[in-house]
Amino acid sequence: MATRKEFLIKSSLAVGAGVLGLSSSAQGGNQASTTAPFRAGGGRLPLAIATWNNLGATNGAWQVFLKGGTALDAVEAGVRVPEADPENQSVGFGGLPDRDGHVTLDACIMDKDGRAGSVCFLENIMHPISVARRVMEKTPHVMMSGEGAFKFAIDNGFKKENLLTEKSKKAWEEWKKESRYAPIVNFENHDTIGMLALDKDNNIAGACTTSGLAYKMHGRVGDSPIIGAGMFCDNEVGGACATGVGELVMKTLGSFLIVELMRQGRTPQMACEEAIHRIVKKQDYQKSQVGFLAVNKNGDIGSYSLQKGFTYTLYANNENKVFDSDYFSKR
Ligand code: SD4
Repeated sequence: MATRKEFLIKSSLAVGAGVLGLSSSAQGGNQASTTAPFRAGGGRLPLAIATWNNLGATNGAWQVFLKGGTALDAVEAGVRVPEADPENQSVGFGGLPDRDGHVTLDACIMDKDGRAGSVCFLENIMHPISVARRVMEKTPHVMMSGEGAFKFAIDNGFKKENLLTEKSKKAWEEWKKESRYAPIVNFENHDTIGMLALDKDNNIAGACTTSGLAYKMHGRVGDSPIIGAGMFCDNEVGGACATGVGELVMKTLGSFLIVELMRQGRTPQMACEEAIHRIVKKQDYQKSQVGFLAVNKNGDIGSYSLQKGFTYTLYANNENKVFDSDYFSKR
């Protein structure tokens, strides 16, 4: 049986509903949670999905759709919401630092034309996703890292900011007393955001952004900025994104795998399950969490995780809802 939770989110923007023929009640309302694999209303567009309980992010994407915007603009606007949220300790501002006390950020973005941009090991910039988009649009490169990415951001008008909040600094100081590095299943509920969106023209885009695993080694980069690992999309097929222990995702290139399986005819659900099975076959997975999320061009959704506890948020058919994902470890 599905666990049912109630979530409420208020839309800040009532105007623009006419663009999509939405009623004003469509922009907020009661949010149910279910474990049932979800088919998004027979291809109804647009839609935005995100890892975890990220109602604010999908709402951010929806505001772009209300103005008739593209999937690319929607995913960027969507993930900027948790990036700027000091309470989200897995993304951007307020993210938990590495073991030396530095908040280092990873992000990537991809559009309908297969263009991609990415930053990793980036410090002191609130919105790595927008820097990743800038890399995609303004350089001949795909990925920039560390100092070079920071300099590129500053040269492109981004502000240098301290991202380590008092709350995250305190948590790090507490952790330092024992300094035992061991990723825990659903630790801090993760919250890294991967987002996929289909716009009214049925074009896809994806984004992924994170401060990475808490208390990681300085210099460690995870799956989130790796095109094909943390996120991948292809406008002929659909898209996929990942959250959890990045090392497991990187060694199986999960998001790319899911998109390729969908290309060969699997449903998003079957493809997510196969990507988790690949991890289970070869990796030591018992103490780690990984969650995959996928959407195809019909708007069918799939989600699957290693362990219990993975959720995702879907804004479609005028409703913004959180769903519990099915998972492997009960079997
Ligand atoms: C990483 N995949 O750096 C990220 C962490 C994560 O929710 O997803 N946390 O490995």
